[in-house]
Amino acid sequence: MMKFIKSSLTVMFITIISSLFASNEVSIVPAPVSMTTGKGYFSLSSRSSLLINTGDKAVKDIASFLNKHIKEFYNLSNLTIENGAIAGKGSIMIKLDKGRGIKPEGYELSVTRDNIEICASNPNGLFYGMQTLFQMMPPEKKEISKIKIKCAEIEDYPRFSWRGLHLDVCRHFMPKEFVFKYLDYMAMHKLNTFHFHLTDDQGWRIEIKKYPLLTEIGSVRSETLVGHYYDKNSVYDNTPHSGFFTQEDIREIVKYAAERYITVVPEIEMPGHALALLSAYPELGCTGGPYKSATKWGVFDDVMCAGKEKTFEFLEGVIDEVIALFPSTYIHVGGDECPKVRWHDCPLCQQRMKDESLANEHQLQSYFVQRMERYINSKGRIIIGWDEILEGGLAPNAAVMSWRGEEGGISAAGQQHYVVMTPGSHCYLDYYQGNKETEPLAIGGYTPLEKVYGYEPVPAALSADNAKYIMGAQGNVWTEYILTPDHVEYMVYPRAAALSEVLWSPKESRGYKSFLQRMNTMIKRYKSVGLNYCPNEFVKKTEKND
Ligand code: TNX
Repeated sequence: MMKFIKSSLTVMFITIISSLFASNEVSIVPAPVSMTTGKGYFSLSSRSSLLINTGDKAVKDIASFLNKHIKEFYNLSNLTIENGAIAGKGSIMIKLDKGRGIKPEGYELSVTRDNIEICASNPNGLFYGMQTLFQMMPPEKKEISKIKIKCAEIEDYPRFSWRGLHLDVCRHFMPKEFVFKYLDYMAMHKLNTFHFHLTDDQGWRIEIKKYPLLTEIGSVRSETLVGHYYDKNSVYDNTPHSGFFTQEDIREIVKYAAERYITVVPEIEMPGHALALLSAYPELGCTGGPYKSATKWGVFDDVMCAGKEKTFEFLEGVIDEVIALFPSTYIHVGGDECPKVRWHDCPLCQQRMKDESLANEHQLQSYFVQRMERYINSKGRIIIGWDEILEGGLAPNAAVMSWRGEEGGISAAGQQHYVVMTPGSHCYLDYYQGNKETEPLAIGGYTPLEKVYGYEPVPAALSADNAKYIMGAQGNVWTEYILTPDHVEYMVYPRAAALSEVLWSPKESRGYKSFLQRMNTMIKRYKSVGLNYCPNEFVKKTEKND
């Protein structure tokens, strides 16, 4: 009898432990809207069949994506892809079904012992369902013949439509191959908007055929500041820095992104942050130059002249080529940090103000942006700009990226303009994330992982009606102090993972503890794919576990 009690206690104990383990067994980031795990596993092997219910190329590509993944991670040979509508035993069904009312970008994923079904209204939902399925497989790369996938029912869709990550390739150029990796990692986290910061004072990084000097001259700076801007004695490295993307490179990047359901939003800065452009075409500045691409950071007084017609003609020529390369609805026109001193002293700018009845230089900036907006709108696209475009009056259809806190976003949404929140306090991934003394040199600030995780993109000040104008948020990665791809990754991850959960998962179901726990598995995945990350939060955990 005692023996029986003892053994049933042992069984009970094991059941409790294993159910605790089961709830931790599936670690998905960003957390899905709803998930219940069941008993048992689906066993994926080279004998499993892969079914699609449509000949749609996008769906076929998603099936091939699965094949690529299991080959790369587990060295499993390709599953054959067949057409079929019923998921039989041992099959993985990828199903496009518009009739089931699955939300935009959402999916339903069902894993039973017999089969797996991923269903969505659109290919992007299938793609995200596939990303979730990958996260249900072992995070380590190792040769296995059978992948055990926990039985589960998942319903999932994103909270926001703009789930962005930005990259500044002007302050330090980053090669195309790295941009591909950057996009891969975004896709892993279900991020869908890549804001590509292509022009700035320190370098013009996109080939424009009509104006070849933009890259011939504007993509090169003579040297770069070493150390921090605020160091007492400025030291320069005496080494030219250069690099740009050809139009062919850009086409490849846009295609690579589209295959991962990521929209590339290009940013062409105007009228400020323009020294690289002016170094190539000095006639577009108020003084006529000469100008040099900047070798240090900050904000510079020389900007594009708002009085000359040729400034606008030139920018229209640039925009024509940009629009032909990027299918994105939004075109980012910058608009930030444009000092007004040159305009104040420039007879042509002053004449423009008189002719257009503009009261001050802020209104002249509005005139500039609104004029470019009209042109961009005439091509069927919409402008987005940094929150300075609110000063002096917002262009009629413009969307706003709120970076100097949340005020710009609140004001724009209040005027029923669409908004992307990127306040420095929570979304600047160039800020320190740990102890300043031990972290690599950064621009300043302090945005640890937990702070990013705690971000709420919809400001409490907005009414429910105006809150609808918040499209989402974005992490910004300015590279003044980030010199290499490895360092970019270190700054971005895991903070972008935290942001992905802010942007994807329901507000009510978020929890930092659960996130950290799930991230332990995600970190293993980072190691497998060679993604560098900041280990701060996880070093402690491992020590505890040891
Ligand atoms: C402000 S965010 C800038 C960038 C800098 C960044 C550094 C914005 C619109 N302008 O030019 O790189 O701060 O954190």
